[in-house]
Amino acid sequence: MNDPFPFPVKSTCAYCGVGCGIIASKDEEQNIQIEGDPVHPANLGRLCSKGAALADTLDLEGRLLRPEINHQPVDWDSALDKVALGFKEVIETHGPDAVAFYVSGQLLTEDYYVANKLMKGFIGAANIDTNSRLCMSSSVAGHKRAFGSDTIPGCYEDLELADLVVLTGSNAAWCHPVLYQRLVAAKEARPHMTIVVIDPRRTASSDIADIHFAIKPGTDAVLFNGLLTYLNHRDKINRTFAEEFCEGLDKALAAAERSAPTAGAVAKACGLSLTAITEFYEHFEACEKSVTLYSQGINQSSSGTDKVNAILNCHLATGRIGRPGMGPFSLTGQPNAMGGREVGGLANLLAAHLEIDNPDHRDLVARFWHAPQLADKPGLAAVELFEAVETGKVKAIWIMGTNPAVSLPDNSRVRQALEKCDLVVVSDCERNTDTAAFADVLLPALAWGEKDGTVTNSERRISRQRAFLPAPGDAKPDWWIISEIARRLGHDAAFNYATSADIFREHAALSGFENNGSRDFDISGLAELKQIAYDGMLPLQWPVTKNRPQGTTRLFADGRFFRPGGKAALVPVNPQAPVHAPDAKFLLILNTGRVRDHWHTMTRTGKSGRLSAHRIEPFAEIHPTDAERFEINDGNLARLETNWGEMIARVHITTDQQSGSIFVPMHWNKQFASHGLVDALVNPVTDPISQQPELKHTPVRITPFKASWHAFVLTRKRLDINAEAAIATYWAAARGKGFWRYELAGEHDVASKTELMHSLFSAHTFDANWLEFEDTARGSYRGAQLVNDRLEICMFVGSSPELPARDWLQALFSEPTISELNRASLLAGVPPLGQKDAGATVCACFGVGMNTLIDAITNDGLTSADEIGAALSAGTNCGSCLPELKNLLPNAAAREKPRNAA
Ligand SMILES: Nc1nc2c(c(=O)[nH]1)N[C@H]1C(S)=C(S)[C@@H](COP(=O)(O)OP(=O)(O)OC[C@H]3O[C@@H](n4cnc5c(=O)[nH]c(N)nc54)[C@H](O)[C@@H]3O)O[C@H]1N2
Ligand SMILES: Nc1nc2c(c(=O)[nH]1)N[C@H]1C(S)=C(S)[C@@H](COP(=O)(O)OP(=O)(O)OC[C@H]3O[C@@H](n4cnc5c(=O)[nH]c(N)nc54)[C@H](O)[C@@H]3O)O[C@H]1N2
Ligand code: SF4
Ligand SMILES: [Mo]
Repeated sequence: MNDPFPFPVKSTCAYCGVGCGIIASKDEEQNIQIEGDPVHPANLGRLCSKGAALADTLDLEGRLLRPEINHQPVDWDSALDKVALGFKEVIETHGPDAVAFYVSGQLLTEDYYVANKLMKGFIGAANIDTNSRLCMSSSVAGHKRAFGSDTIPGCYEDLELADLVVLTGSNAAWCHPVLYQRLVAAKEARPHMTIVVIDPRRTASSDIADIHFAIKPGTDAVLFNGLLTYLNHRDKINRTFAEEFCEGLDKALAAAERSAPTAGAVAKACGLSLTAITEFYEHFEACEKSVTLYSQGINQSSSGTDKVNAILNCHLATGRIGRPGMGPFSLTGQPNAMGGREVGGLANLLAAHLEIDNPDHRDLVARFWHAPQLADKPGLAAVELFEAVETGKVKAIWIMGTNPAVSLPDNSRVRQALEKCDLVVVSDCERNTDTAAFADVLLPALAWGEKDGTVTNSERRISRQRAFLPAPGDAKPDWWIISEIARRLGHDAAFNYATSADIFREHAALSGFENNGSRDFDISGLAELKQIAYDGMLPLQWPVTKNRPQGTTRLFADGRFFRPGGKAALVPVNPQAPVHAPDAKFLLILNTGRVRDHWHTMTRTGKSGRLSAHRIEPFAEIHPTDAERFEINDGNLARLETNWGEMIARVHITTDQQSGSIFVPMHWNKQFASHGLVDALVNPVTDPISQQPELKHTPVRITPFKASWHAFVLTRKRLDINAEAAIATYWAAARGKGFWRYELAGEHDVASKTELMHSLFSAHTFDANWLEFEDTARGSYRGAQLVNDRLEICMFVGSSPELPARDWLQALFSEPTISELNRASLLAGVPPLGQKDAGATVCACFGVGMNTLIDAITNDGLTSADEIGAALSAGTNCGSCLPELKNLLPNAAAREKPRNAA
């Protein structure tokens, strides 16, 4: 049979903003293999654990394959008519501001462009906002205040060329792993390079740091204002650059002086040691080649824009911008966060980096689009958009490529809003997401590997995503779905696209329209790409113009900025405390973020057994002194409560956490845990300039969850857990290789564990195939079902969370039959003599567990990550686990750790 795809197919990874190139090919069994593209400039062949496991996530289980109305399958025409009619009725009765789109940095540029065009140009309101509001909007606002444009000045190579790299509010080792690996390699090659990591927690990224600042949460603006003051006192301001090419130096210096007059004052405000701060400032003074990388620890704050400008000020004041090895660098999160900014996906922007508030820009876009009623004022930003849905101001919402019922703060209120809304339309690839549950209409979108278009990474590099899988079921490209709705709303001519290349050309042409160098975003050099050239397009960094057909590596070294008059601005920054401070009721600070192997709301990574093994449950990391104070035990469950909501999570006690704050990952949701939604607890306060929510800082309290029983279940088939285990107060599910794993706990006392398990899982037949054993003295129950000698399900219940080790039991699911020896051990809950439990997975690529690693290190005397790699392969593929591997080495404690400068 002829394959419709010309394998090997080059594309771009589905996940983070590093934007790694991949190659999809087929092996002899026709299975898809994914490898790093050795010539893609972002990764030169490298992939992280998530990229390396992409092939695990391609099956169609759980996919949304048909349009649905009220969760019943319908044909496309019925679904599209229903959406178009619904929107039309609301617009006619209540005006265009009563409808909204909420879109995503996971859409392709072409999809995003069309969604924005429909809402802002043709519906005539600007109520289109995106999950980038939760992610990048403080950077966008900070860039625009400083540069007059939302420009990333530098490129990835700058990290490798720098003598000082500062990472603040970024856990790149887990969130931008390939870029982090490039940094690690650069430091190995140039050991004099200094790396400073600023994060309230010690993270995997601190592994290569010379100094780790466990900063007091929320105080980065003081630290960077202090740096500006210091540079000024040391007469290290680059007057030529800062005065000739910038405005506002004096005011910025005065504001810095007021809030951070001395390094001592900074040390006090940020909870850090004076020596470490001085050392950092001295390094910055000495190293002209310095790069400051930042991400959500800066952006997701009620004063995130000011924090961004405090960083940009230091680079502008020293003229360290846009030259090799220097510059501020905002790391973008999603694969197409940057593309979304280019097409103006945020409610306060127009397409092609044009401004909705600027009448000339509006006129330009209206003429280019032949738009009948271009929006003339900004629309609602994400948090307020959902508030408007709740109050009924917005009556119809179309959500594309994002899962707001999980990822927006105060999400009980978001759920209420969706519940109340007259018309909720959701375009997604997955059928069962927390948000899809609220949909009146579900529209099936093509997923990664099936869709075709472009994305832009953190260094402005536009790369192609190409399809290498056929469209499954009725799924369609997002741009097609949006264009069909536009046509039904009467806008045929403007949305008459046949391919994504048509849209790309229009987008490129708009970027160059009446531009003449007045706007940073210009890809007019690509406006006439023929289909074949679009199909073969190589990764390129914008601007790409007729004069610069190969793209542009860096901007701003020439001192030309995009503010009126052409100068940059230093912005005076008056550091603000987070809006909600801990109080007598909520004594701790809730910090939230990511884990290495999960992506956001787990709709993709949750399909991979490999990726689900690294962290299997919602967890809360807490410092030992806080744990003692609040009587929390390691490995037990705890309840976390804030003014907005509550959750239950597994406790990890660790000195990596600073006392006074708790870290909880953002990923778990109703599909994977009963009480794992951290955004139910997170406050919805936003930055007044960027409207970005303060996702890293909510006062919280923690109390022990008093479980009277704990259980776990390993089963080949996914359980209908809410129906089957309804009396479990807590459950969490994780996919494994050939099985599902459930952790459960209940608050109510039970007389007999056997009875408990039988009532919990009443859907199962506890017949002769069941082996079971209750040990009343120990308060434990163990049960297993073998079908044709193959393990089907096993469950263990006890009074404490220390149940039998899971990992060797999990391995039994790969065995075609269970041996006599293993059968006996199964109920004992301990591996037979000679077999060992591998322990929790550390290396996802080779599935190497903690116990295996510790055994090899102890018994074979391994002393380095290289030796571990040679012995067990762990860490030799993607390298994402190297920081964790190194921490297991015997000399880890003695090894020069970054000085914790608290
Ligand atoms: N594995 C994985 N990778 C991802 C993603 C994913 O879901 N999983 N998502 C992608 C997306 S969309 C994004 S936006 C990026 C996010 O990438 P990052 O921003 O690196 O990730 P986060 O874990 O959200 O937060 C980073 C760090 O900010 C710290 N922080 C909290 N408060 C403060 C503070 O006051 N000051 C400072 N200096 N630091 C603070 C947190 O402790 C945390 O370690 O990751 C991208 N990459
Ligand atoms: N507490 C807390 N909350 C946070 C954060 C935090 O650090 N802390 N981080 C915030 C940040 S930075 C981000 S970016 C957000 C992310 O939050 P979300 O955007 O809500 O998370 P995802 O799981 O990425 O949701 C993407 C959805 O789109 C679907 N999808 C994927 N590809 C496509 C496609 O091509 N078309 C369509 N139509 N659908 C598709 C997926 O199946 C999934 O349901 O979370 C934010 N929320
Ligand atoms: S770093 Fe990992 S997740 Fe990010 S693009 Fe590269 S392979 Fe994908
Ligand atoms: Mo993000």
